[in-house]
Amino acid sequence: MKSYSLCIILSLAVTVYCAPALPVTVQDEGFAESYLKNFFNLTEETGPSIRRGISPVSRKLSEMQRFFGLQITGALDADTLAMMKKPRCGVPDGSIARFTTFGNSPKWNKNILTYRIENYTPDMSQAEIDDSIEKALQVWANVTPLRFTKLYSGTADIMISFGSRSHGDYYPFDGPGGTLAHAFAPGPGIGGDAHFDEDETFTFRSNRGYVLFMVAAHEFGHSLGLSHSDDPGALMYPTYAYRNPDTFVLPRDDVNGIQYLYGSNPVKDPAQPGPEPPTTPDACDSTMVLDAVTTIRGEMLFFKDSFFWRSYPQSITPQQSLITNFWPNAPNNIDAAYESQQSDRIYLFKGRRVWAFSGYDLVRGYPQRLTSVGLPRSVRKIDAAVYDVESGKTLYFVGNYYYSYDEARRTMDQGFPKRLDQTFNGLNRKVTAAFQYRGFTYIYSGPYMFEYHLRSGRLYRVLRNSYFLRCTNF
Ligand code: TQI
Ligand code: CA
Ligand code: ZN
Ligand code: ZN
Repeated sequence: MKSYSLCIILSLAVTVYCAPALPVTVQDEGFAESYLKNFFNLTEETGPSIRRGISPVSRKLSEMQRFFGLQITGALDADTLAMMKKPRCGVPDGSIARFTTFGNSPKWNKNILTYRIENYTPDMSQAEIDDSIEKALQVWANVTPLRFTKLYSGTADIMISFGSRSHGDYYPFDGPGGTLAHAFAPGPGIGGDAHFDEDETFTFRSNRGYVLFMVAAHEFGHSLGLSHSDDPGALMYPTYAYRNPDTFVLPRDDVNGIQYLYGSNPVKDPAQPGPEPPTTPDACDSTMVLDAVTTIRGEMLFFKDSFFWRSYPQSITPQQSLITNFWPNAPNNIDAAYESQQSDRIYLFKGRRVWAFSGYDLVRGYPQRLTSVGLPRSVRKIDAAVYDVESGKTLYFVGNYYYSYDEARRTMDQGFPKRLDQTFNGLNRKVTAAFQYRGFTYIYSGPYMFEYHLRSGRLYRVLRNSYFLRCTNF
């Protein structure tokens, strides 16, 4: 018999097992399977393409062995089992801390820091620059004991300047494009200083050019001791994405990083918590409900909050990015999306509006009203949309009904809306997303996905949300 000395069920049924190491038994196989389900997203299904030979358990065992630096055997051996039985903190490996600090974690050993703006860029007004810098420092002060005082002369801890090419350190800028700015880790002298490349165009809040507030907030993260994060939602992620500076809230991963160095803000009133730091959706979260799914030129896109995952045909791991990283003009938290192969466009829906994109570009004249795609004025939002390649129709899902739109004639078909259960058997709850892939139509309802063949109306399988959106933890 297997005995647990401790067994705590945490939220999402993530279980911490603490048991002494034992020889591998039949019971251990069951234990290993549930471990792989919890921490390496082992699922019941075997995947869309037939995998020859290797069982899903064996594949996940190899994955886990690679992750922990064990010998990759694909079999449940004593070492692997011992690793599984080590106590751990009940967090899937996909959501471990993703921020990093510099080599020996340099940090300021005082909480009151000074800054000075040595010169200004002509790209923006002086007031806009002052405001951008102040707000960028405030991002970090909000969640730490750090406080920033502005100096107008002399040497400050954080000296801020604009320069091009050679500008007085050993790191000349590179002209337009390439590097935008750089900053030095905490320390004396040049330590903490932030330099901005004058050959770039900085802006206050437009999505043309780089928003100075965002670039400065990122640089000050370096000035305070953070290096880059591999969380695509983090401010310290090394890719620029437009974000609205008026609504920006420091993401969870950056908060974790800076509080690891300096602790939390002691004067923050817990009764007035303010906005929650946004977290990056986790592909391994089995309770996640996707906002929308669509294909785009043979790839799959999965939307959630301000993010999407993109599956590349050549890679099994979908890549996660901010929506605005690809489409700066697109909305977040969308309701629905579909691809019209007919016009080679993708359509994104949010509320009463629809956006059309051709590649990365917003099509002229968009966003438009829902009525422009034939929907009646009474529809305030749609739940999902899918384009059926075979018939050239787009189906719009609204509550318990769906509409059929003829893409070629640009009109709604007669006899619609129809009740959902008239066509889609087994579907008894609201649709949350839908798309078509390799001849099958996938209708999402909460964390489940129904696989239909549209022509015959046959329901083939009920799958989990995570079926295409592989949780890999790497
Ligand atoms: N400048 C780099 C940066 O600040 C300099 C750099 C490269 C760096 N590797 C580093 C700094 C490692 C510390 C540690 O990241 S940059 C962005 C972002 C840049 C990039 O010009 O590439 C921002 C500056 F994140 F958008 F890509 C600011 Cl916000
Ligand atoms: Ca440059
Ligand atoms: Zn410099
Ligand atoms: Zn950086």
